[in-house]
Formats: sequence, structure tokens, C-alpha cells
Amino acid sequence: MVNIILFGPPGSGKGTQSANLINKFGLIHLSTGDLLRSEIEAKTPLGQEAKKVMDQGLLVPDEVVIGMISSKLDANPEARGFIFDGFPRTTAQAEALDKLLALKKTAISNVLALEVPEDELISRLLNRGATSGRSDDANETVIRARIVEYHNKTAPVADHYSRYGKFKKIKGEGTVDEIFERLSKEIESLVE
Ligand code: B4P
Repeated sequence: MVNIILFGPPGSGKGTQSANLINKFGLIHLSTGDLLRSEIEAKTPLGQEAKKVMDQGLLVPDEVVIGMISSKLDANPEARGFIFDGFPRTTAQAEALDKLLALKKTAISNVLALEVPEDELISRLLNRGATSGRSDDANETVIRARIVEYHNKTAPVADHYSRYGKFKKIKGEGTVDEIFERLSKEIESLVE
């Protein structure tokens, strides 16, 4: 199995690249952001609680997202592998993921970390906010709160995987196709 974590700050291109990579490599896309937005859309109690947190640019509690990922792993027993997009976002989530994968006799193959300067992140997200209707992209204050949350809580996940030699920085600037090529090259080296 090939299990990739696509890592990076908000707006770094995780969702954009995942959509293309799953087609090329036949992997399953697990995006906690998408799963949470489906719950919001369906107006479930979980979605209503999550929306309050997401609209402030903060992270949803670990147990909620870990539960979602656990169910999705169980629901896909025949998968060739997964692309984790936006998960794990805390060290506790990373430790939980390692345990869930170990139960399935597999592990993270590599973490590919998209690096994009902060002004570019903000302009991409404001741009998306203008058309997507995503309330967490709607204003710069919330976007900046997401970036602060990333530095405080998510950046330490890099150390967690670096310790096992599973962390690779990828330049996240350029066209979507250029970045796709960089990521594909890394994944190809794992599939061969
Ligand atoms: P996510 O849905 O994960 O969203 P994101 O990190 O903001 O965006 P992503 O990185 O996927 O977007 P992309 O760059 O592709 O999270 C949203 C919220 O959900 C979080 O703030 C949090 O509250 C909650 N949440 C999710 N997972 C959680 C977890 N594990 N734990 C706790 N809370 C969690 O796209 C951004 C824009 O850039 C797009 O418009 C795209 O078209 C554009 N773009 C992409 N690549 C580009 C390029 N090369 N050039 C120019 N523009 C580009």
C-alpha cells in the first residue's frame, strides 16, 4: 500500500493536487475538510458544531476528525492506498493515524509538504472565497487565524514524521501542473 500525507498550510494546494493524484495513482482521497463540509451541508449535529469552530479559523476537536478517518479506513478495506489531505493537523492526530494504520498492517509511506509563501496563501484563499461561498475563506482575519493555528498546532506534525525520515518538502509555487509533476515524481518512486 502507498499512504501519502499531503501536508501544508491552508491554501497550499492540498485539495487541488489530491484530486489529480488519486486519478493517476488509484488511491483514495481522505480530506477531513471535505468530510466536515459534507456534515455542515447535511446539517448534522456534528456539522453544526464544526461550522462554529471552522468559521473562526480554528481546528475541530481531535476526537471528531480521528473518528471520521477511522470510519473511512474501515469502509475501504480493499484500498491500494490513501492520500490524506488536511489530516493529521495535530501531533495527537498523527499518533492516532499511526495506530489506525498499524492495526491494518500498514503505515505512512511519506509526507509531502507543500511550501508556499504566506502572501500567496492569503491571496489564493481570498480568491477562492470570492467565488466558493466557503465562509472560512471569506475574510482575511479568519484566513490569518487559520495560518496562526497551522503554525501553532499543525507545524509540529512535521517533526513527528521527520523523526522517522518520512518528510519531504516540495515547492508549492508555480502552476498546478508543475506542482503535480513534482508530487507525482515522489509518489512514483514509492510505487516502483
Ligand atoms: P481544509 O478543507 O483542509 O482546507 P485548506 O487547508 O484551507 O485548503 P487546501 O490546502 O486544501 O486548499 P487548496 O490549497 O487546494 O480545512 C478547512 C478547515 O476545516 C480548517 O481550517 C479546520 O477548521 C477544519 N479541519 C479540516 N481538517 C481538520 C483536522 N484534521 N483537524 C481539525 N480541523 C480540521 O486551495 C486553495 C486555493 O488555492 C484554491 O482556490 C485553489 O484553486 C488555489 N490554488 C491551488 N493551487 C494553486 C496554484 N498552484 N496556483 C494558484 N492557485 C492555486
